[in-house]
Amino acid sequence: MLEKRHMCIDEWIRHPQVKMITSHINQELKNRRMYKPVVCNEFSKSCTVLSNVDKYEFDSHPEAVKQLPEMIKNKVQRISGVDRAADDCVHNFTKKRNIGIVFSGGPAPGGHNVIAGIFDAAKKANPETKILGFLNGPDGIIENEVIELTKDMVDAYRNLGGFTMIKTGRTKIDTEKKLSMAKETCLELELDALVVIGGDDSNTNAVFLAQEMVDDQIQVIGVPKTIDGDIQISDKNGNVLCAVSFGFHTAARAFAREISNLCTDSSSDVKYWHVCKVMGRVASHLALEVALQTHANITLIGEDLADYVDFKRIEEAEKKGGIDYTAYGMTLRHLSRVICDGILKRAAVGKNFGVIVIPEGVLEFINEIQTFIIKLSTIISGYNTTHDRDFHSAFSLLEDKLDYLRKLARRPEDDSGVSIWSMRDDDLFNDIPEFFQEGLLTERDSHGNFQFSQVETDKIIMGLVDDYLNILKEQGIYRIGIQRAYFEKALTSENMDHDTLGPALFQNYADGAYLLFKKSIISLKTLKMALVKSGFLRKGDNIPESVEKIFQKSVPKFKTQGHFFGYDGRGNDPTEFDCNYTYNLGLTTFSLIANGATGQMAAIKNLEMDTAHWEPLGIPIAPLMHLEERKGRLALVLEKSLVDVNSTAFLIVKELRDKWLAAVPGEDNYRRPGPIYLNKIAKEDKPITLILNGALKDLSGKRTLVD
Ligand code: FBP
Repeated sequence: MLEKRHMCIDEWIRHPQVKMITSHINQELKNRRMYKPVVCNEFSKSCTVLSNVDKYEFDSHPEAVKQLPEMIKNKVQRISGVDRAADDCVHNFTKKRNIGIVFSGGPAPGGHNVIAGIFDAAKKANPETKILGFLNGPDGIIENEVIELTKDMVDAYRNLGGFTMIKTGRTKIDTEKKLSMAKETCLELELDALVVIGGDDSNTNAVFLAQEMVDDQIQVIGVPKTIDGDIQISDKNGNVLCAVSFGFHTAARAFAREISNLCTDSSSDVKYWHVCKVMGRVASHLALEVALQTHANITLIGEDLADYVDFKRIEEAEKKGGIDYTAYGMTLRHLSRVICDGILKRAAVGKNFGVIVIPEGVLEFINEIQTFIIKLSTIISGYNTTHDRDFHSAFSLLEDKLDYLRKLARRPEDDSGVSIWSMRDDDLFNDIPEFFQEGLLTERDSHGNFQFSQVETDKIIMGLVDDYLNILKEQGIYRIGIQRAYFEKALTSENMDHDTLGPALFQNYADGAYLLFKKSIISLKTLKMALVKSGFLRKGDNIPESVEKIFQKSVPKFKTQGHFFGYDGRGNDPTEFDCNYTYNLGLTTFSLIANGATGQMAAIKNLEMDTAHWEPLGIPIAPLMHLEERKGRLALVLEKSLVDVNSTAFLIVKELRDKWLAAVPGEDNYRRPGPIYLNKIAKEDKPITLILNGALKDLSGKRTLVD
């Protein structure tokens, strides 16, 4: 206890107890730093060796064969621990090295443990080995901004979130100049190996650097990082080699914890729909995991919307002997109708509140928006090339950009007879709100990705929902159901017979547990008319107080609170799963380096199983590349993995949708994922999507759930 005596503020500040409780080194930090990740069996031996695994095959893209001639020859490599190896193997394994490490792209929890794994393994093999950290992402390589990492630095960040130790950046090494500057730095630093910890684009960088530096004997290894969870690698026969990128579990758990709290708030206060946008630039993996973790009432999955087919419209077109191509894929308007449907159903049982999860990248899956994105990218890239000027600096204001588009729309078609931006495009574009126009015209990131985090996806969708709900309210369709017992009690208290009045007021009085006013009763005026018509009131009488109160209760106010979950989860301290996973990725990376691999990605197979079954691997990056539109051009990049709408995890979520919507009387089905623990009272979980997809390979039940 602090002594109770008069002290001046300086004395307070110097007091040991005050110092202790105001220090940034709290018990949580100490516990985290002390945690020792569980290590794969293969790393318990004194040395590791690599062997090619020929059974894993890939269909390489011809462009990858052309552009990455050496790297394309790589095979999947298994890492095995050995206590004895040939002398030259031991010599290579233990030789002194210089290893450079760079973080690339957005932060993801666990990155520091990748460094710790590399550091520990490298120093154990040879204490003379130097581990260098490039500062601020790939710019650090280009500009030779580097520091040597010491044990104290590494220890300070063990099991901690963020990329704080050496920071990160999004620069793409995509020009001859940048590539040669990066190579120059690696040669100057006499690097034996460079480790790129990043997402799809950064691993693309890694394999191009590996190809570029192969003759200089500088190895490059990639590490699968991104909270988006879209690096998932299988061979062509469906063998899963990397089920999930690191950081995904932590981010999903952090979002889920917060969203679960909002579920509690919403079902307590019963007045808000909490609208939660969750990160994931394109794929909806995070939203799917959040759905499984929280059982939020409505969760949109982008890939599911793209898969949507409106059979009614197809049928109607067929009757007229035509094909309605717009029936494939969902429109923004239709999506807003789907959401409204859920809101309506819950309101009908008295629940005018709930939680909706919207993936950040959902608009990418809406045809009309995707067409805009592609057209605008092509126009911008065309402008940059023709004028040798950057479109965004040339037209800094939205009005200038719109002006340029307007002029383009008025221009005659080109030789091909096609105009990329027509008057119709222009009209449609002018119809959307300004903030959305601005969003669609934001600058692409350095990799050419559309920056969905800059677009208020949720605002766009919920704006349409709000408009439609207003229409439905005026039509008497959007109503709050009144509990039958409440109605009966209120009328009895005023000595009125509820069975006489009920049928005149409600459309479902015969059998509804929650009573819905007739569609024609939408105001006090129409209420009075119904009462007069049923003979319950005379024209000059006032509506009884209790009836008016019940009517007012049935008129919904649609109130939302918006939340964005993204950057917070990226900065969260890693879960036990991510701590273990990333440390083992670090150990795997060193094994690949020490055994001469290059152009490979470190990975751990069997993540869904207990760590005793984890298998460290090297996966060739080159055969995973495909061509993708970037800044209006096709570029060779590592293929992103989207949510598979035939996967077990997705099918289970789809099946449980109605249950979680909970549009029935009674409590909701919210799940409480709780806080993230590390080595504490509660045993931490793994991603639920990982367990479902890994353990229940398919619904025919070829594999059963593992512990
Ligand atoms: P990475 O792919 O680099 O891991 O980043 C993914 C992400 O977290 C997305 O979910 C999000 O759209 C984006 O970063 C935001 O990027 P920025 O940090 O540039 O705002």
